[in-house]
Amino acid sequence: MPKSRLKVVVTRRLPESVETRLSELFDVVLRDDDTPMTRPELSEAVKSADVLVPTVTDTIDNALLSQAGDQLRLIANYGAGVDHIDVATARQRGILVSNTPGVLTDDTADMTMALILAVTRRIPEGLAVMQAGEWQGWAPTALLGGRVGGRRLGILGMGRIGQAVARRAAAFGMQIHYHNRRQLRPETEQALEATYWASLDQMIARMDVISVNCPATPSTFHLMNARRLKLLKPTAVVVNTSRGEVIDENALTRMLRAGDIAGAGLDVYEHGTTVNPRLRELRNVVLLPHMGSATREGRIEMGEKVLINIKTFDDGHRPPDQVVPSML
Ligand code: 8YV
Repeated sequence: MPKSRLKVVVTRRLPESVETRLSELFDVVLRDDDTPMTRPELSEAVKSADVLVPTVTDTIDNALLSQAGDQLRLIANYGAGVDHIDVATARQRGILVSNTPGVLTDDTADMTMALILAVTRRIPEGLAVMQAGEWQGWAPTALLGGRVGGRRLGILGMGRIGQAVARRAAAFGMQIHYHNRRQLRPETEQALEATYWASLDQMIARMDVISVNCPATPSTFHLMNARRLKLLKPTAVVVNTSRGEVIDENALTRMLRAGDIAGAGLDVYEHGTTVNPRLRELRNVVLLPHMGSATREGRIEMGEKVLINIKTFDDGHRPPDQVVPSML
């Protein structure tokens, strides 16, 4: 007798090719419109699915997991970050969690460079002049930014994405510094020409640009708090393509308003879509709507990773991208 197909519930619209392949392999419930599931819908999903495919817009917490039926065996996250999933509770309940690492590294690193350049070279201000039809022609002192070459970049979190940022920034002539839970192996450090700082405080005080590339975990919450932000040079720029919770957004906003730091480029926010309105008013701040990994290629590759994780699990093996609490 053929074995019954896994019931897979997908919480958001995914690229068509990914949805098609999922439908070929599994008994899939796809979303009709591209809105996040409501809490009752999520609750229904965990009661009926063998495999749930959520994204960063779904909060899979203890309360939700306590409603899950025994049939829920795998949460195959569509995304690398798993801070929206209570991985420890899932594990206690015997539910595996997997993610999609690696395939969004380059795209996110590209966007980090885009933000560094946008802030330091004042790209949005130039764009605004052109869009308003206000350009009066070239002028020797108009819209002068700062040169990125020669600046010291401090990378907070030197995992895959941090290292990809380092390689790009080095090609732009930046000097690479980093703080990480663990120092990189000497050969990796040498290849990246990166200087390790065991003390985050000491690194922060000496950098021209800080790039946040660490995941959001209890130990990275407000790593850039008010006290640390005050250590930054007044000419420093802060860029975040990771998770908003790593920076105290209100403290950052106050410092930007007061001119205590030069600028910021943010792709992610502490309170999801609720962005501090004062940030939006600042000319030295470039805000993006969490689009660091938003490429067509990346989204398809994320889907392929989800497919492989589910298929491997269905074949009786551990998903290759299984996340366990000790990794966090
Ligand atoms: C994803 C991200 O697009 O993968 C991540 O952790 O932050 C994003 O770039 C998103 O998480 C999809 O769930």
